[in-house]
Amino acid sequence: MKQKRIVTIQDLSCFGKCSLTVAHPIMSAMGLEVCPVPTAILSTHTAGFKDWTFRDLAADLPAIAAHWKSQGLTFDGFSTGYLGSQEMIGMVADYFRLFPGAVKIVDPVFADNGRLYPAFDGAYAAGMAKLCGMADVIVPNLTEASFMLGEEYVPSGYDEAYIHGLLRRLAALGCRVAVVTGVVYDPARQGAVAYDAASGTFFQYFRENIDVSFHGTGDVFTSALAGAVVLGKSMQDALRIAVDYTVDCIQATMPDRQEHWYGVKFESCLPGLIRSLA
Ligand code: PXL
Repeated sequence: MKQKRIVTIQDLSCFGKCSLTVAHPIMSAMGLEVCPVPTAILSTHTAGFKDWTFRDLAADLPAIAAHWKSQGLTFDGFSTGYLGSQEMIGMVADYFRLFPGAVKIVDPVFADNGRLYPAFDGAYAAGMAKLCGMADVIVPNLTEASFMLGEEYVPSGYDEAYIHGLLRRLAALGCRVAVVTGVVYDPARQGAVAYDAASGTFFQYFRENIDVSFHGTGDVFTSALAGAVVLGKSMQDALRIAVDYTVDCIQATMPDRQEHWYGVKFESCLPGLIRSLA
């Protein structure tokens, strides 16, 4: 069978287990040919470290796309994460226009726990909402979903009707499938809920709720989900594969959570991820 080929566009944080340093190995392990486009190089991620280095690689993005086009290269999928600037959002939109046949998965990555990450503002959220409108599948957390819709963030105590309404409003941005992560209806369970606007169908998958937060788990989730979608898995299977893998990575990190606060030990769980594709 022809190997699926996916482009992943996000930063390379050299230390910290997020963005490209998780997306590339996870999707390679799933059997995809992965083409990484680094948007910036940082010494570490920006959540919990101080004084990180940052080299912006935005200027290279249009040239990379133009060279690929000139070589006649084609791709089955695009997955995007932390982008960092409005300019970069515009460049990613250009990639999407240049490769119209590929499946596009966009994780907005600009906020969590009711707050924007340091580098972002409301205008960035609006720009990201537009990019989400060009995607096939979007993967916001509840905070990003509320910022993009201009709604108040509801941290807990919501019900299924609220989440389903939120997903319908997210799909109205223009994507085919909206997925929200970090959904907790019952305090003992946490998971992801998806809405496919083409068929009008909802999907959900929950596991035990582990009340500890590690950086980079959103990137781990989206990498596994994007890999599964581009491999042709159903949305229900993709949710199961991505939630199970993310929870397994968190479980594997729990014994070392003090010294490993910056990210999850995703490597030891790759064999289980590969088995879950069978
Ligand atoms: O995991 C999301 C992410 C990716 N890349 C960088 C980040 C963050 C979140 O803070 O700082 C550089």
